Formats: sequence, C-alpha cells, structure tokens
Amino acid sequence: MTRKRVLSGIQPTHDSFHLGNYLGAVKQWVELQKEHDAFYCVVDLHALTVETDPALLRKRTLVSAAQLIALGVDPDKCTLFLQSHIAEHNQLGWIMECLTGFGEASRMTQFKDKSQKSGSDRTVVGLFTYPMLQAADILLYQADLVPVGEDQRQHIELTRDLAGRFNSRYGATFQIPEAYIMKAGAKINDLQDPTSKMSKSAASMQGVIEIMDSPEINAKKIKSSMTDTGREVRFDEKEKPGISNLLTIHSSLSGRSISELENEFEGKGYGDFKSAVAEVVVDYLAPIRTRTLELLADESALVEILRVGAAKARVVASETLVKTYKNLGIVT
Ligand code: ATP
Ligand code: LTN
Repeated sequence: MTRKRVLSGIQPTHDSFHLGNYLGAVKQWVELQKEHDAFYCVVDLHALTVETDPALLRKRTLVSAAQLIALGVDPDKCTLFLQSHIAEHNQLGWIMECLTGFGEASRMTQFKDKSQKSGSDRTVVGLFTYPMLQAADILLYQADLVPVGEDQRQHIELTRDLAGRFNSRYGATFQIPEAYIMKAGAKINDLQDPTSKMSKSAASMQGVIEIMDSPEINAKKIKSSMTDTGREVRFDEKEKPGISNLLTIHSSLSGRSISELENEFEGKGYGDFKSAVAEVVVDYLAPIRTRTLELLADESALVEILRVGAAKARVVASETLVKTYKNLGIVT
C-alpha cells in the first residue's frame, strides 16, 4: 500500500518558535512523518508579505529550519526544504491566480483581518494572492493531507475548490487535499492572559515560551504566570484558565495524563505545581535549543540538508507542473 502524502509549511517570521507552534503544529508533523510520505517546507516566500530586513529574513529562515530538525522533523524520514528553492511554487501560483475569482479571494478572512489592520495603502498585493501561492504549495505535491491549525481551514477549502475547478475544466491533474486540523487539546494559551492563544504577535512576550529563550528565562516566565483564584490544581478552563493551560503544557510534554497530574498535586499549592511545570518545560526544551544552536553553527551543512530536500521535492513538483502545463495547452 502506498503511503498517504502529507504537506505543510511554516513561515519564518520570528527568531524562535513558541510552545504553541510546537505543540499545535510541529509535534504533529513529527508524528505524521512516521507513517506518511511527508513534505515540509519553510515558506520563506510567504514571509515576504511582511517587509523584513534581508539579514533578518535569512537568519529567521535558517533558525526555522534548524528548529524543525531539532524538534524531530527528520530529513531522512521526510522531505524538508525551502519554498523558494523550488521555482515551480511561483509558476503554479500564477496558474492558481488565474483560476481564482476576485470576489473569492476577497472573502478570505485572514486577508480581511490583516489588511484591515494595516490599511489598504500598506497592504501588499502579495497578501491578497497569498492563498493562491499556498494552494500551489499543496497541489504541486499531490498532497492527501494538510496538517494545519483551525485558522487555515478556509485556505484549504479554497485549495480544494481550485483543484476541483482545474480538474473539471482541464482533466484530472491534482489530488484534492484534505485539511488535517490538529486536535483542540493542542491549543496553548498565553501564560499571562490564559484566555488568549499563545502568539508571536502578542503585545508582551512575558506569557510566551520561546524555544530559543534561555532555560532561566523560561523557568521564570512559568513561575510568574498568571495565578487563578482558589488553591487547588484542577483542570477547569472556565474557573482556572491559567492552571488548566499549565496542566495541558505539562501533560503534552511529560506524556502523563491530566488526571494523574491532578492527583499528584492534590493538597499542594500552585507554587509547587508551577515549579514542576517549569522543570518539565526546561528539561524538554534545553536539549532542543542546544541542538538548534549546533545546527546553526555549521551553516553550510544546514543549507546542504535543505538543498538535498529541495532536490527530492523538485522531482515531484516538476512532474506536476509539466502535467499542468500540458493540460492547459501550454506548449512544453
Ligand atoms: P500569529 O499569532 O502571529 O498569527 P502564530 O504564533 O499563530 O502567529 P503561525 O506562524 O501563524 O504562528 O503558526 C504556525 C503554526 O503554529 C500554525 O499551524 C498554527 O496553527 C500553530 N499555532 C500557533 N499558535 C498556536 C497556539 N497557541 N496553540 C496551538 N497552535 C498554535
Ligand atoms: N498559511 C500557513 C502557512 C503555509 C502553509 C502552506 C500551511 C503556507 N503554505 C501550505 C500548509 C500548507 C500559516 O500561516 N500557518
């Protein structure tokens, strides 16, 4: 039986991934590579929709790739590459743009939210066409499954519509992909504002655990996380959002169930519990940070890993593009 094909991408828009990115996304990537034919890319071209200093883009692209590897994305088990290394993404992206209605693209909520925030003069056209490039990322690899967060569901729906539209106009060309929406339990909240998701665009980073932060900083952030009322360590998202979030974090990293943790901390205070969570987080992240720094120290070896990944990706991408061009009537 052939393995199902998986594709996902992550933007290199920050100096470090946070715990939400890991538990909500990358951890699933690591799981899926075991039984699937997985393609994972750092979508550096998508990151150009936000103006970034060139040195910073370069650094963030490499640190993203290094963190993925340190977190367990294994270049020997999956195909790990940079989007910009495969020109076919832009080539198919244009075709997707020619297939998408203006109104259809205007209905994308991520575009509406982001463009509203910056105003039309500061919104680039690339932000508008972002979902069509994302569709190309997915369809080039004939992906069956696309692991993403809930916020990406609409983009995957658009990708499915575009693939279906192309196939019915020009003949069977693309696999229709399915969104593989990660489980709700994997949503990690901000430590200071535990009713909002942990996010790299948070107003303050005090509630955000970053993989590349030092163990001391991360331990401190957990110990000074927002304290709920009461004293009991119990999972109750309404009454105790802070403690519930910490229980989710502990359980996801230690592999122990929430009820086991509730029993262990029965009769103990929040202070003891926070120290235990800090220890679990620090013990888990410290080797990952060290491994990321090691990978970054040998930049040419890291770039070589990405080139090898790109060579594997290119075989599939070019085959799909040739088929697409032929079906469109482009002389090849
Ligand atoms: P922003 O909050 O600025 O939109 P982000 O921190 O959500 O950015 P993205 O680059 O959009 O980061 O997300 C990368 C991946 O991490 C996505 O698949 C997203 O669903 C997931 N993710 C981000 N934050 C969380 C979180 N707090 N809990 C679970 N998953 C998350
Ligand atoms: N838009 C996604 C990132 C992304 C992606 C992809 C995800 C770009 N191309 C292809 C899955 C498949 C995001 O913002 N999380």
